[in-house]
Amino acid sequence: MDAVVVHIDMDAFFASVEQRDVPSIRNRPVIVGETRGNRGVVATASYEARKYGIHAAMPMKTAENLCSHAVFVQGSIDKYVDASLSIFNLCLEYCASVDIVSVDEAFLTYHDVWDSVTEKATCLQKRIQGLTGLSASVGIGPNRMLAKLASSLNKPQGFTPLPEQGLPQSIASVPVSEISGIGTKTTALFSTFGIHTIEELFSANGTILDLCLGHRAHEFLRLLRGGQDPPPQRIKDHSLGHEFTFPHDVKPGREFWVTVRRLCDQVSRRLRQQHLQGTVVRVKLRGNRFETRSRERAVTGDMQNPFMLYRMTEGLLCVLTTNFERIRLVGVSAAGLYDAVQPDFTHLLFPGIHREKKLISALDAVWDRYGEQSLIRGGFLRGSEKELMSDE
Ligand code: TTP
Ligand code: MG
Ligand code: MG
Repeated sequence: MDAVVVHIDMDAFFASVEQRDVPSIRNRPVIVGETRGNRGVVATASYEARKYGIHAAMPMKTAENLCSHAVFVQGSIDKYVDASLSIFNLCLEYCASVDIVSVDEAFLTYHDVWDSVTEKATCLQKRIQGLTGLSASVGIGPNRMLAKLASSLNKPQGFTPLPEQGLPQSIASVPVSEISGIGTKTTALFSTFGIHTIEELFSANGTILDLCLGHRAHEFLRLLRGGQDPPPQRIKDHSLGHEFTFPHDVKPGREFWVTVRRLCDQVSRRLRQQHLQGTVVRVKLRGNRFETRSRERAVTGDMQNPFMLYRMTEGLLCVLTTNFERIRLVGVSAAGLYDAVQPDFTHLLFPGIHREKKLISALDAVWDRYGEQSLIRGGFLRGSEKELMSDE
């Protein structure tokens, strides 16, 4: 039996939690984001605030100018995570296959007749509201792309089924920018060819589609016509790592830790390039007598961020190095890999991470252009390379 996919996405999630908890701000424009300092950005805005053009990732300053009477809230991630957990647990009561894709959304995959799925989804939407006091929008479709598109079409409190029979006519007038995976660049490219809606996308010629969507073009159209999702991605069973053999055996001093940082940089860069995320960090040491030991640990966190990867690695290595007098080789790898195409939002609430991410993007840009030897972070060096090499 073909799959039927339900997509649940909470409405103005962080702002709705705030409005639920503080009755006096219900029905008012509420903006959640970094309120300290003047460099914060909007994490989300209530639907009342969106009328003023306020949206996620907008600088708080701009939001203030657009709607000075809005209620600005710093937000508290613990409350949102609590709400998420209640919602996802409820989803699990309704479906055995729940795939959580962000803090406020999940795909539920059924192998059941359409009407029965629609009934379950209706019931789930009501239960979410009853249990958490928060509203969800629901989309139903023959695949994930259409289910996600559907849930976004009639927000807030939307309930939008897109059965295969009515496709693609039922989505003909939807702007292409609404399709998850079509970003601002692709949208702009489409518009240069006069393509704004899904209907126009379907009547475009193959060359234009290839130009705008590249190798994804065929799969995109297949899914928009209601084709089934490809089989789910398994967690990849290989790992991704880098090792370094020192020109001379070292103690776990500055040269050692600088090398570890570089390895973390390389590993996280590979993860970013391949759009992967890891769930296990693994370190390996080889001593001057060729004795080799490794340690690994399950971790949660963003391994594409080298700073975070370094923090995960550091603790493991601190313990492991006590077994070695001198070190000949060190290795860092990420394992338990999975495809990580979802945007990460944590940085918007945690400005420190936001700064790190900006730095990482800048480094990637230089490395992409001039090669990986072209730039070494100053924090790694503190003194010249030569000084480091003679550290021992
Ligand atoms: P979204 O589901 O994208 O947005 P939303 O739930 O606020 O609004 P919508 O009704 O359109 O779905 O994101 C869920 C939460 O994730 C959001 O409430 C706040 C957080 N978030 C950020 O912190 N930064 C961001 O850039 C985005 C997009 C979301
Ligand atoms: Mg949402
Ligand atoms: Mg969401």
